Formats: sequence, structure tokens, C-alpha cells
Amino acid sequence: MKITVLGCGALGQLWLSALHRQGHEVQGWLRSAQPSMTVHITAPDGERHRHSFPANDPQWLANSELLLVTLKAAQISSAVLQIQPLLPPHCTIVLMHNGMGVIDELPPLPQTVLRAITTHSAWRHQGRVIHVAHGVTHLGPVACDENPLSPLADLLHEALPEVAWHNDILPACWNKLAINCVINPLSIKYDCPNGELLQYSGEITTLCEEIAAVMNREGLHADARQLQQSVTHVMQNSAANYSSMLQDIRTGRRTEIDYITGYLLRKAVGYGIPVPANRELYQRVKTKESADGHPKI
Ligand code: KPL
Repeated sequence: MKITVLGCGALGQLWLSALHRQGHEVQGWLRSAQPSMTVHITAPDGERHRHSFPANDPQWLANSELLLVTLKAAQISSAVLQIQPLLPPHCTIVLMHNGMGVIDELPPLPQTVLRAITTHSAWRHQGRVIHVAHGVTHLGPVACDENPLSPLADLLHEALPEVAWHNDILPACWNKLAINCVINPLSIKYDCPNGELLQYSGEITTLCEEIAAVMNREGLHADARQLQQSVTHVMQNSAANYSSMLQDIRTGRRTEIDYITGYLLRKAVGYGIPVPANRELYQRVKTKESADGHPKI
């Protein structure tokens, strides 16, 4: 398959490399256009891969059957709208990002748009991408789809397992949102790796209760205790990792707080549900962002 990956951070490079090794024709699309790019990956088992890829080729884009978008939430809508007119109508656009609300920023497009969330964890270190831990990528349309299983899920699964298809991706997005609403801003409040947050269980309970109340109004049948179990599980499994939001703050980049806790707050206001603990964390992150100066995107 001919593929363009828009957004070549750690996750984008991971997919570029995995799809290439599976025999697909892949190019990267970078904000500052360049004709090629080189990717170095260190896999969780220590195996290393190095490949060079074409980049920013408009002809390649015009023939792409898949546009995989791995940008940060705040960058997606403007970047997609800029290149979307160059895409063929049969190209599928996959938006893979943390948080929710990006899809609401896009007008209806002729291409099929799918949402994806992933628990693969990777970061960049000295020009390399370290694939820290394998995870699961959840993929599907934002509204219930008649089409039961997308072959795209199989294709992506062969390249970088596990990939799970959902006829309605919203419950999976909300579960991931809940985890990010707790871990990401708390990691900024306490300036620590995910595992150290386990000691704040009282605060986590309150956050989960508020999030579950909003999720229930969204028709998702959330249970605060189950949410807390999922959050605890992720904290244990990623104990040594720093959340993406803390990494953003530390490197002076804009965080995804408006698409994570910000999205929850907008929903809570709409339903008239008070969420003071989540609001306090949101304000704390926003203050931290502006204290660090005008954030880089
Ligand atoms: O998705 C994450 C993130 O850092 O954005 C978690 C699940 C919190 C893992 O660090």
C-alpha cells in the first residue's frame, strides 16, 4: 500500500519503520519540507533498525491510499486541511492522537476518517527513537459503522501489533481519555514518573468519580472503581515513564491539556456536572504552560 505518515515524531517514525518493514511504500510528511529522512529505531528487545524514507513528495501524496496522522492534537486540523486537497478521495485518513475533540474541528471530508489511539510507548533520544514498550492500537470510525471489520486494521496489525478494530471507537477513546485525564496532569502537579503517582490514591479516586459521572452522561456506563483500576494498571505498567504531558512541559512544548482535561471540562459544563478536581488540575497545567512562555507547538 502507498502510505504517507504526517507527523514524524517518535510514534510517526515507529509506524514509518514498521510499515516499511512490512513491504509498504511509505513516505514521511514533515512541517519543514525536506526530500528525505532517516529513521533509527531501537526496539524493546534491543534490535535496531535504520531506514531512509522519501519525504514531502506531493505526487506520492496524490497516490496515497492511507494518510496516517501522528501529530499532536493541537496541530492536526490545520495540517490535515492543508494537505487534504492533494489526497485522492479513496485515501483513508487515520487520526492517531491522545485526547478528543480534533474531529470536531474538521469539516466533513470526501475521504473516510478513522480515529486511532495507541498505548505503544516511544520517545526520542539523541536522534533515535526508543520503542520503550509494545502496546495496543485501537482503530475505528467515530460513529457506528455498518462495515464490520476494516482490512486496514489487519494491515496495521501485521506491521505493528496489536491492532484492535472497533465498529464504534468512542468508548475506547473515552477510556484512554480518562487515563490521560488522571495521569498526565497529575504527573505535572507532582513532577514525577507515572509509578510515583500510585501514592495519591485518594486524589485519583476523586478524579475518577468526576470523570465517570461525565462518561455516564455520554452513555458509556462508566464505573469509577473500574476506571481507577485501569489507571492504576497503567501507572504500574509505565512506572518508570514520564507522561507525554510532562515531557512536553519539560521541553517547552504546548501540551495536549485542551484535548484531554479541557475536553472533559467542556462536556461537564454542557451536562451541568461539577468537576472541581479535574478543573483544578487543568488550571494548574495551563498556568505552568504560560509560565514557561509562549509554548512551541
Ligand atoms: O498516554 C500516556 C501519555 O503519557 O500520554 C500515558 C498512558 C499516561 C502513559 O504515559
